[in-house]
Amino acid sequence: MEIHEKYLRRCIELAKNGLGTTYPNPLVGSVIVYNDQIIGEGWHKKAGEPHAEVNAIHSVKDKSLLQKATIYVSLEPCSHFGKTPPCCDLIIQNKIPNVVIGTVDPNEKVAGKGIRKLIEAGIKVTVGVLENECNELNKRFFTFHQKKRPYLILKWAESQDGFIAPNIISRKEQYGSEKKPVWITNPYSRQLVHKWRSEEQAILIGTKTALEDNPKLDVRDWTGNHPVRVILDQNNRIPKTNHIFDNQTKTVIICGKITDADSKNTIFESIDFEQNIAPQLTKLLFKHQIQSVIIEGGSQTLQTFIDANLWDEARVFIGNSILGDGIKAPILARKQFKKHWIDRDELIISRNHD
Ligand code: AOF
Ligand code: ZN
Repeated sequence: MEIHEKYLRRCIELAKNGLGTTYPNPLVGSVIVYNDQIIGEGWHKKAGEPHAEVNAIHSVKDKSLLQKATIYVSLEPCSHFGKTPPCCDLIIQNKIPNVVIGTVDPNEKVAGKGIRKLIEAGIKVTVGVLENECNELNKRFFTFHQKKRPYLILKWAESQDGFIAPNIISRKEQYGSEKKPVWITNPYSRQLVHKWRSEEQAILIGTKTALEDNPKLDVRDWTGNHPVRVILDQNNRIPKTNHIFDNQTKTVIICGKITDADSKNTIFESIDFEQNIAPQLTKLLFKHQIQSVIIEGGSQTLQTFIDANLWDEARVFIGNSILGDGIKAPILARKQFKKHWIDRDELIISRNHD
């Protein structure tokens, strides 16, 4: 079992290379071992492109060794024809006698059918090695398929005295009429946030944040994919000249009543703002096949998700500044949290285990 764990750990490591680029597909890594030596490796890079097992099998130079080898894969090999043919068939065709799997694929199209197909072909299958780690690796994909909603990450930065922004008057004194966000944390944390954005499929903000900060919501301080921008605009108040309407990346505007036509990259959707909006939003994002969202404010929008108990992770920066007054940070009982230090600012990461 220890040997299995060693190779599965390598699968997880390889899989992580795909973070941010595989959506809507999961992160999957695979290694092929013969005589306690890795003879092939691969990971899934992008939806539509070959799966991890296919890349691993193709990387093996001496294909005759496959008939005596073990293939390790962090997620159950697929059994269906999706954008690519079933990995199970390739494993069977290559006569690989042993398959070691981290965890079962929650996608209804697979969900155990891959394992069954391999067993029926006479292959020795071991399931559940580093299962927790493999589930954690694909927390977004699992949440999407099992809970029928995206994985929800709350993110905000608060001052020492618990404000996420200064009040408008002191802000104008400091910055004039120019609309610029006030940074509570240091530049390193901003870069980290851009890295985080590149890892999630979407980013969501409320109307006030869109109006006050006129943000681009991109990943310019990092490399990687820009997330889909999701903006709440109940009364269609956000000027069309704002960055979010620049058509640069896919953007979903959530209104009370749709008054504008969709364009190439901008889609308008409506929800009932008189009702609890958090469950309506998660349902809508599920419809758009969005598996993860980083929610970056403001306070009211974040609190809506906290109150509905619709969140999975909270990442809270505590800066060094004291604002004295302003917009109060969301209230969250930090049941389980880890503390990190980023330069002199503190980062608290909290997981919701409800
Ligand atoms: C695997 N290995 O590396 C991945 C799997 O449309 P397709 O053909 O790309 O299939 C996507 C589904 O296949 C995805 O939802 C998940 O169930 C599984 N992903 N399976 O054997 C892989 N990425
Ligand atoms: Zn596959």
